[in-house]
Amino acid sequence: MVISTDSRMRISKLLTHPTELRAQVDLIVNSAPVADAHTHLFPPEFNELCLWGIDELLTYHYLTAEALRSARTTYEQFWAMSKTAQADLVWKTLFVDNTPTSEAAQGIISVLDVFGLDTRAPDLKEARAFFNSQRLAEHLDQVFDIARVSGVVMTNDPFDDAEDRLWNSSISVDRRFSSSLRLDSLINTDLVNTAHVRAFLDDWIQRRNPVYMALSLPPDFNFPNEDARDRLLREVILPTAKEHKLALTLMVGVRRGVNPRLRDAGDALGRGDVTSIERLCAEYPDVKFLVTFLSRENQHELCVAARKFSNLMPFGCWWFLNNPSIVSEITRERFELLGQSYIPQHSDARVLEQLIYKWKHARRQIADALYDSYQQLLDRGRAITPEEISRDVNRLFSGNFNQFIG
Ligand code: FIX
Ligand code: ZN
Repeated sequence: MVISTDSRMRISKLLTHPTELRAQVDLIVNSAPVADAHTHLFPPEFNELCLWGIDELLTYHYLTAEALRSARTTYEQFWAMSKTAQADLVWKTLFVDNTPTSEAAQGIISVLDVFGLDTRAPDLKEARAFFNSQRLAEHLDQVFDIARVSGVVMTNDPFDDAEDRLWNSSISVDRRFSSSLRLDSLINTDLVNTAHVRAFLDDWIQRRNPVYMALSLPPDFNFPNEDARDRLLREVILPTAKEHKLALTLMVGVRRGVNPRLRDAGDALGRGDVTSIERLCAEYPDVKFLVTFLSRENQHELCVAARKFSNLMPFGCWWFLNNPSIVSEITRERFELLGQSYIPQHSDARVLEQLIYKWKHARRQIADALYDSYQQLLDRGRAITPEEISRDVNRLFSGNFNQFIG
């Protein structure tokens, strides 16, 4: 490797040894603060909407779906149980009677371990006592600190009465929680009066100051199309995004209620159509689109689409994709096709302490993929400096998101 004197003066320290490179990547990835672009978390001021603690963690829909495959309980019997009884059953089924190998179950282990709780406990006595002894405000600070999350974006439904009552009770929302305007329920609204709906959204945006607008979509989402959704996009959502200079987050590929008896856990996925996103980006060049697809089969096409449109920002490994083997594959594919111009992950956390495991596990995959990219560069004749690693990681963990919505 030939390094000019000029470059040498600009370079603080070239990482030419694999062990040193690995140590720096781990250090920088593990300590970088992250802006979590999509969660379902609420701050303590939102009372019962702020979910935390072991019973909420264990009744997360990822885990109920898994527990109900092995427990000798019908769905209906399970839902008739109290939350603590449900959590007890999930613990016994997935952690006592079986080995917790799934990603969601390993997440529970990571959380218990961080707080020094027994990961092999026969029941939830110790964990409940620990969480019951926490004061929420301090616990929240501690969780954000451990997860090194600087801020999270909530998912706010403007048509939800419980949320609306809380917003109107003149609470001051913790500054680490930003709002987003989630428009899924608009799909079910009668669009007779477009102007009326737009005025409602304008007012909500002015009062709640969301960082983006968002919509989840089924696999058969097509654009353009002669349907009510197309009208909603063209006449309400896209003009509102444009007027308020808000990015539009599209989450494509969810098939809701495939098994309604499983409630929140009953959704599935399907392969979506990336060309529809390309057409949206081409027709609305002054709207920015944050896009995630739920199907593994769409990930490569999404990277290629993002190479064609700078108003398209791929983000996250959503939901059923958030498993180490798949996150690893997608992250590597994105580094190869997009450099650092994407957002590798969001937590989608619903329960506060999930931030700990979702980010711990994500950081591990991102660090592995990043290290391999730098190692390849080194093999080909270019070493990297710690400053350059920090620059890359900051872009991935917060810079790209803040700039895109900014
Ligand atoms: O639509 C969404 O934002 C999804 O993330 C949720 O509906 C889903 O239930 C979830 O929590 C996945 O992680
Ligand atoms: Zn979500």
